[in-house]
Amino acid sequence: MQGVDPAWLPDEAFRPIGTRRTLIRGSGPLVDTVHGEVAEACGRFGGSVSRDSAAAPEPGPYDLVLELTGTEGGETYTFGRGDGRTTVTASGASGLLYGLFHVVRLGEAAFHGGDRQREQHAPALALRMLDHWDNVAVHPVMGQVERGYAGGSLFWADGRARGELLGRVRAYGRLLAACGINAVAVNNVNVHEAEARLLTDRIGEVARIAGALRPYGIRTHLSVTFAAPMVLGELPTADPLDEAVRAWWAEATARVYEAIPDFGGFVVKADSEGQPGPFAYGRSHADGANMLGAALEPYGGTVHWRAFVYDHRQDWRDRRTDRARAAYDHFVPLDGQFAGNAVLQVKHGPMDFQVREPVSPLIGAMPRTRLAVEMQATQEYTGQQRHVCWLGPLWSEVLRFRPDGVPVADLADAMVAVSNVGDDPFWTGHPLAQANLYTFGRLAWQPDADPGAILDEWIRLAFGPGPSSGLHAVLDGSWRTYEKYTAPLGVGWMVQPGHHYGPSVDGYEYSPWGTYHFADRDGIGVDRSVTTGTGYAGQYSKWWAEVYESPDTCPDELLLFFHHVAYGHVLRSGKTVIQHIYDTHFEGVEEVEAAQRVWAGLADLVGPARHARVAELHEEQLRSAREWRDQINSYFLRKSGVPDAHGRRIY
Ligand code: GCW
Repeated sequence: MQGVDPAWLPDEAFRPIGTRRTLIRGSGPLVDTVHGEVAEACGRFGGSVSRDSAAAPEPGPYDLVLELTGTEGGETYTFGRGDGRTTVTASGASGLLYGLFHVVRLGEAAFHGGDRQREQHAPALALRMLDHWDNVAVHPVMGQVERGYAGGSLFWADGRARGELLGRVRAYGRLLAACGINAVAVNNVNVHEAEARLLTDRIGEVARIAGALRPYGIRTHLSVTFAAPMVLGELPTADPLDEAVRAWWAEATARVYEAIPDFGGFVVKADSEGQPGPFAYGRSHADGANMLGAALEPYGGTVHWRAFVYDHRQDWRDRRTDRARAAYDHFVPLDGQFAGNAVLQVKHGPMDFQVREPVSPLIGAMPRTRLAVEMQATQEYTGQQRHVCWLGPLWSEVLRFRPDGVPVADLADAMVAVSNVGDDPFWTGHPLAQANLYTFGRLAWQPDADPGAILDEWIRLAFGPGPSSGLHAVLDGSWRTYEKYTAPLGVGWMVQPGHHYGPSVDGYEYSPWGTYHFADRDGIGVDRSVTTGTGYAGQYSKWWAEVYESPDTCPDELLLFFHHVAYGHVLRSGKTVIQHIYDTHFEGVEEVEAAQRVWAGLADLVGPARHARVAELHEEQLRSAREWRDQINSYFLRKSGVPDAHGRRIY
């Protein structure tokens, strides 16, 4: 794509394949894709590719054999070396595609060394999905991409699906396949008027997008409004138990599958932040999800039902209501009632993608319900793609967390991330935010992978070997750096209301959103203990409930999420809370300054366009980090009256 950053698939990454002799065996559209990739690389670098769709093995002098042995849709492949030849074998076409990208990732190493036992590679999670919060029409408040920081939508422009520009969508599908993602939802979960029609009279536009993604094994999903039968069908109700409503959904869904035979399913945000849902009819969320499940069932589709349900019109004076409790309280009683093709999509934390939250207690608490864990690649609360904030370690911690012995990754059926991509030439606005997208895909494939190794893999693919240690240094600790200069010790928020960028300690303190820190002259934090607080800590299994219940055992980084403590409370680190706040805020800014210096030293290694974009954004990150430091430190100095032990400048 001209003028578009190649991200982790630069031409150079295909050189090891493109200089060799490849045989491709098998047929079908995805095999055509694989063939096209190899042929293009050979055209560029001088190698050759043969295609043999017959079953008999062909002896020729090949360096690489990519063979499809079956006809299923499986994603597994084996990789091995013997007789001087590298072989990828898959029984499903997607597996062959993933095997090709495996060879690309290995580079020259795929072709060297002696015999290599066949290794089998299979994704840990069957569904690895990106949700786009893209609006078709530009929304007056939220713009085109809600919480989007990478320009306009990749899919929609001028109020409709991109026409001739769908080449970019195909290129996007290619990038996604190369990190293991296999599903995309193409519109915002807040479904406005124009977007509601995608389900019916505008399904042809969705079909065009699906057509551009299909060659890379990606299935398309649609966010739908629960009120669709009223909005689009002119029915008087959207009651999920009403026969006419059920018939309407069945018919609408049938037409969707006529247009898109491999359609993935629906994503639904119901009874959440003003979106319609089953509560209006006295029905449960299982009733709602199952109605859509029934409509999708004949075609093998899935309904992703989001658990982000809470009271967003809370009275800040009311200390009994705790937003963190809401998802668990709403959904746990429904365990066992959801249909087999309904997946409950749960945000990884109980609040809303803050830089630090405990893992949602809903995860693991519904053993008879299929689970999708939702992450946020778009950096709404983590610097809006103006700050470097690589989220690999956060996601990895979530996936390794054991709610009751079993890691989150093993409890989940699917992993979903809110996409951070737009029509920006670097895809993600901040060029280094690509690392989040890549890491998400790779972790969804293999959740116990070392995130640092994934980071290095991305760096090597996207930048080559030159700048690797410098880039690693800039990204690796960036999430913890961001945490240091923003809201402390798990308390969250303290952002500017509405757009959520930059500090405002009391921005949400007296708001109806249920997001409070309760700082006064003596202390700070939310008491979520069972003994004296909201009882939230009791939503965990016994072991974690006990850990979180007491400030003495609660991990420091979550202390203020679970407890209200005095500024002089001594952390497990040995520091007081107030001194921790001061120290981390000074350190956070220093770490940004250090990263900026490292980046300056990479000027000759990363290409001028990327270098300039990141350098420019670093300036903004530094300005913003200083603003955070000074507002947070000044606020707490003024509230507490406790001076900084090191006498540094606080305003
Ligand atoms: O993080 C919050 C965002 C909303 C978003 C909502 C959700 C799409 O501020 O913009 O709406 O979560 O996840 O539904």
